[in-house]
Amino acid sequence: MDPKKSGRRQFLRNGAALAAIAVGAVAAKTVGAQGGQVPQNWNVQPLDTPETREKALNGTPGLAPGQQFDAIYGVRSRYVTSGRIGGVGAYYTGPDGKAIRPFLGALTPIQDLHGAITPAPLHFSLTHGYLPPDIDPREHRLLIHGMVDRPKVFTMEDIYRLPSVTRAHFLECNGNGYMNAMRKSPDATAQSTHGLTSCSIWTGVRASTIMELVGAQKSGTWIVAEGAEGAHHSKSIPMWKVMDDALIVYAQNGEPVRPEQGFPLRLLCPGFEAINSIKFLRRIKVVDSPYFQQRETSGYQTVITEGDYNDGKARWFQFEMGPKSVISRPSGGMRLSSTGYFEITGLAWSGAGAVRRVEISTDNGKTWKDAELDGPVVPKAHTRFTFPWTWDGQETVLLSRTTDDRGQVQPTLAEIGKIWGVSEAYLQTHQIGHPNAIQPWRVKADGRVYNAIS
Ligand SMILES: Nc1nc2c(c(=O)[nH]1)N[C@H]1C(S)=C(S)[C@@H](COP(=O)(O)O)O[C@H]1N2
Ligand SMILES: [Mo]
Repeated sequence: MDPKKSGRRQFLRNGAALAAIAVGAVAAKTVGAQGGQVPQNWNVQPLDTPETREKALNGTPGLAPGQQFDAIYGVRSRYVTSGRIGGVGAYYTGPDGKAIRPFLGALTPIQDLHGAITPAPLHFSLTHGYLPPDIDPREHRLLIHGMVDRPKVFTMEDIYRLPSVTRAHFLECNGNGYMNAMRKSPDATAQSTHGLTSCSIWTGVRASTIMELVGAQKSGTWIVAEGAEGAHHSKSIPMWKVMDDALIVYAQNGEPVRPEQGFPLRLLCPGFEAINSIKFLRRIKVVDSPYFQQRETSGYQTVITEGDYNDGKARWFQFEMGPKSVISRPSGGMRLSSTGYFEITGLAWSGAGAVRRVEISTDNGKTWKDAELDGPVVPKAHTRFTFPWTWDGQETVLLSRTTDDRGQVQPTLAEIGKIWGVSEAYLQTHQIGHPNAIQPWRVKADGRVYNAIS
């Protein structure tokens, strides 16, 4: 079945309900002075008068008193306050005895966003315990060495001269879902359960272009990529990925990559756990085996301590992120203002390729219907889905389930447990593989929405 067509039919069927919202849900949201009737004098004040011009010249129209209007870079409306929150990581004591809040896990407010691209200032950010370093791009260098015929040091200017590509890709920390502190809380929001993923339009050079320039040798089957910050985060990555679709990017959504995302240069391994996308990229060594660096052996493997796989072994290098989706509206912490029509919307993605299908259940999994996918549907990028829904006021659970173009279907928590031979309770407290389980949102009779995974 073509999900687009079925979505359209459903939309038409819901036409009547949609017409009803004009007097139903929307009016209920805006009860009070503005509600219902259009006031007599609505929008009749002249907009361009000597007084308004005077105000515009001497004041800060549209901004809060004292807020600086920035004509050079722009500011958002003071009524828009959505922001990242720190959801993971704890305080620790620095060398001077003071508590330090590591810049770890600034979560994207996905419940507030529209479309598929994350505004750069709201992109999640994870730099293990460090603030982004202050790097002067004129001083920055990228060294490529190891098993190559022509080792080379690139300046940023050298890199800007090379053939460029622009691609939309998501990044997702493999801890997205386990590390987030509120995962099990009924009060969790989409930001706290799924905020460690974001999607940008990246510009840079193909990593394969650089490998061809330096003459990477056949026996070089892996690379080790390293960042320029104090801790020099580094990661082993198979050469097939580097040659397939990895990018070395310097721009994000049309402007230089932001410091939180790795200014001035980052490696991007589309669809892989984001730990491989090395920020502040300063060195790539071509090697013939993985190097088992600190992060890839300490925090990002799977060790199972119950069931059939309790064999004392750590499972490393689970690169590709699985198919995943989440309803972002309505989601945890929101409240439906009345019964009637609501659009259900959210994001789907897969590390394997493009999203082929998203299904929605509005009855806790008894029945499923196709959502409409907003195009263009891009491989290894967030895809926005929408679904028309009329809420009858009964308590229910909303679910979304995606299938990617390799045919992989997003699992339930119970199915993930079966694969790894562990209980659901175990999954809630241990980091195993990639937490891509179907996210249930419970809508209570009073319209309030809660996390139902606990
Ligand atoms: N240099 C460097 N690169 C890094 C990291 C880091 O700590 N240092 N963290 C990695 C991890 S674990 C993740 S999830 C992503 C996060 O990318 P973002 O901060 O742009 O969202 O960057 C990866 N690249
Ligand atoms: Mo991560």
